[in-house]
Order: sequence, then structure tokens, then C-alpha cells
Amino acid sequence: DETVFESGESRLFDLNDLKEATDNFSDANMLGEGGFGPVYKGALKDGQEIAVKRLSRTSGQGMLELRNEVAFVAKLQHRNLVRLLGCCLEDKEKLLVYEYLPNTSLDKFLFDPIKCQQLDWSKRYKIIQGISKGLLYLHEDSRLRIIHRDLKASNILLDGDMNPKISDFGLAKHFGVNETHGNTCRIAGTYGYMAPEYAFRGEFSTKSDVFSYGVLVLEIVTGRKNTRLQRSRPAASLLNHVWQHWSEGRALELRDHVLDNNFIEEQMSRCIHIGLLCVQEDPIKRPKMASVVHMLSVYSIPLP
Ligand code: ACK
Repeated sequence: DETVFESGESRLFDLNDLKEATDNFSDANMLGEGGFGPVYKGALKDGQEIAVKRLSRTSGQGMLELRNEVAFVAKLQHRNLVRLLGCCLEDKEKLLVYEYLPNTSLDKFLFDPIKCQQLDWSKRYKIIQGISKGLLYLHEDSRLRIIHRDLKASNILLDGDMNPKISDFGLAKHFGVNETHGNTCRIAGTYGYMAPEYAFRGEFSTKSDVFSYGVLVLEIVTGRKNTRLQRSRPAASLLNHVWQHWSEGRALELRDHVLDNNFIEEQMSRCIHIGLLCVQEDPIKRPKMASVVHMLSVYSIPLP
């Protein structure tokens, strides 16, 4: 299940093919604006759907860095990471081509009053688990050792089965075998998901990703944006609050799908507990992703 696909080579795409695929980068095909430029939907001649990220010229990424990024990101192959298919560097264009994910980003579901109803608890749990596996792979695969640095709901894309895929490696950093963390004076990322040692001192590590993951887990369980989460609440009161929120709006609907309501409550409280462990102020106290994955698998009993 933790499939690391066979290593596939990334392709060099032809500019004309990509223009044709996206109807000449027409506005109608624009999926949205990413950190480094717009993203377009397209279909290749063989019918394969793609998402094309068009890096803007002002994005400040040099050709060499871009080539590095392509070589680097192309090595990432895991069912919980967005797959880069290749790139195109013709005519001053800098285009990155990804697999297209029809359900787009998690934040669109999570914080939309209508769409969030599609996320029943078993889907939420699958998303929490999937992200943890993708992040574990980034952190601990010996060939990778990558810190993502910008994990957030809008960087989690969902495939047709609501399987989550981590995307946007624009800020990702590689760390060597004997390194555990890095330092930067250019703090980039997203306030609200940022670990305090990173936000205040520019120190990033796998544990700063763990913090962002914790915020994400709490958002997924509660359906509330991190700005509205009160992280200082004691766990019991947070659980109470969350359960109230769920039972008010969605418990009835959930009861139709699930027989054992207490089981959901139990699983939710475990997830909140994990989320709270991850957002501790002291990075040393936060669990590693390997422990998170373990904690989630131990308590995951298939829903009826
Ligand atoms: O939240 P969204 O709809 O999902 O808006 C953003 C936008 O493009 C800018 O990043 C969407 N997006 C990015 N990559 C993909 C992809 N591979 N498949 C589908 N949508 C994507 C993202």
C-alpha cells in the first residue's frame, strides 16, 4: 500500500504540444494561481489529463535552479505525492507538467460549507493517514531526506478517490545524512502553519514540517481554519468542542454510513491527540513522522 512506484523518467515536453493541450494557456483553462505562477489544465494528444504550472518570469528562479528542481522532484514517486511528469524550457517559458488531480485542493473541500459535507469521517481519516505517509517518505527515504517547509491545506491535492497528494515543492530543502536541520534568514511559508522556531528564528527541520502537519490534522478533524483553532485549549475541551461541532451538523448523516459511532469518536480523539502532540512548542517533544504513521496505523480498523 505504501507504494513507491517504479522509478520513471521525467519527460521533456514540446512547447507546441503544451500550447495545444491548454488551448494556448487560455484563461478558461486556468486552474488557479500558485506561488510561482498560474496553473492550467490540459489534455495531451493521447487523452492524458495534465496540470501545467507556468513559472512567471519574475519568479526569480534561474534556469539552473529550475533544472535542479526538475531533476530533484522527478525522483519523488509515492502515491501520496503529486507526480511531476516533466517540463518544458523553450522560448523563455518555464513550464512544469504534473498529473492532473480532478478534485483539486483539500482547502476547497475543508472550508466550503457545501463541499465539506462530502468529507465524511472515513475520508478525513484516509486523508490524515495519506499525508502522514507522503511526509514520512519525504523525510526518511535515504535518497530523499526532504523538508517540505510549506505544508498546508491548499498544498494537498485530492485524486478521484480522495486520496491525498502533497504538492508544491517550491520551498523544499534537501538535508544531508548528518544534518537534521537548517537555518535561513529568508522565512517563507505560510503563517498559521509555521512552527514557532521557524517563524521566529528561521530554524527549519523535519520537526517544523511535523508542526505544520499537526495544524493540518486539527483542521481536517475540526473543519476549521487554523486561524480559528485555539491551540492552547486543553485536549479534553478541544475534543468536546469538536464533537459538539460534529454532532450539531453532521452526526446524523454519519450515522447512516457508520454503525459504531463511538468508534468514530475514539478515532477522532486519537487524531486530535496526535495533532496536539505535533503542535507542541518544543520541536524535540514533537513526534517524528514514523511515530505518527505508526500511531495512525495501530488505531486504524476498517470502518464497516
Ligand atoms: O485549490 P486549487 O483548485 O488546486 O487551485 C490551485 C491552483 O491549481 C494553483 O496551484 C490547482 N492545481 C495545482 N496543481 C494541480 C494538479 N496537479 N491538478 C489539479 N489542480 C491543480 C490548485
